[in-house]
Amino acid sequence: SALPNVSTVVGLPDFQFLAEGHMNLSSYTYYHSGAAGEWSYRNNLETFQRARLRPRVMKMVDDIESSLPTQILGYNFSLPLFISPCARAGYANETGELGLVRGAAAGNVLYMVTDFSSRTKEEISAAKAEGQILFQQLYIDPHNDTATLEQIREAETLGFKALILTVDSAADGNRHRALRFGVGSADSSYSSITWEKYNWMREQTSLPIVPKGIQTVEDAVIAVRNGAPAIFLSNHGARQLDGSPNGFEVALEIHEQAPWVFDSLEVYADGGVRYGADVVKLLALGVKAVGVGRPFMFSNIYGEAGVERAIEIIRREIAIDAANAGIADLKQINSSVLALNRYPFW
Ligand code: FMN
Repeated sequence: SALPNVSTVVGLPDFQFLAEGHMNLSSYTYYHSGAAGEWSYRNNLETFQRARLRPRVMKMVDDIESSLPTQILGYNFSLPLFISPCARAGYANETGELGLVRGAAAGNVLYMVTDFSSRTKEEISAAKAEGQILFQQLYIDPHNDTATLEQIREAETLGFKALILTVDSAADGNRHRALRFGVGSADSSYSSITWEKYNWMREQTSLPIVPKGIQTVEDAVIAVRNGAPAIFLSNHGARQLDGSPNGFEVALEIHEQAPWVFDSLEVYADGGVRYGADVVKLLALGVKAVGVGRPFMFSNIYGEAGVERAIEIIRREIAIDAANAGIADLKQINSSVLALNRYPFW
């Protein structure tokens, strides 16, 4: 159906409602679906409303926007927010990942390109704006080092600046909703990526390699001990394991049991982030940059213009929500803005 003018879109969730009426049902379902009963999918969204803010008032917050720009692995971006890697952008728009690359460039935010792209990596890399930084997400077959080496060399050749290694998918995601529409996978293969494999990969390249899918404080600590430059807390948008925690919950566990982790490496997190306040809550725990997946995929029904609009919306929301919470400088934010003693853990 015809889409309303993109400038009239108000919030990130609106893109999903518009996409539902616009995309064909199986493509929409592929984006939307989570694992099994989708309890973790709903939990990803609900976690943020359970985590209450403690807004301070009568603070001088006029300069909040100047604290939005953030370095990620040493590269400058306009926001502490990035586009998480999501497969098959071509389901929303024939321009596929190109709309995401160009929208990211216009908003000067980081885009982590999925390994399962609709467009080729060459096309995606060629669509970069001058000086634009892209990271490459990788799925590897731990039984085929030759193939892994080829993936690393391709990423280097095409100018990707870091590798995001997805480690939360030791087996297929059990996606009932997607399977019903023939867009799930059900091949029951297992491929565990171990820390040994991670360290082997790091010996093969000078690109930073960031494990994506860390879900416990134990694994965060192991990542530090292995010298990882960054970790990405994620339950894969609740598409792998129903019962897995949202990035906020993992960040909270680290905050409580090993807060020094946040000073030892860069921590990224995603899962269910839809509003500016969600981003503020993650930053308050020590997260350096926050990922958003589905909303950007749905915004791509408009192509580049939709992605740009989504960035504009979340940029404004981060600033006004931080200001209303009494944050003068996002770089100085800490957990005192969260009512953690009343956070319902169960
Ligand atoms: N994560 C990956 O590491 N690689 C992928 O190829 C990938 N494909 C995805 C495809 C879709 C349609 C979705 C929704 C998620 C995918 N993810 C993938 C997970 C995202 O990177 C991210 O962790 C998740 O979408 C964040 O949750 P959100 O969608 O609630 O923002």
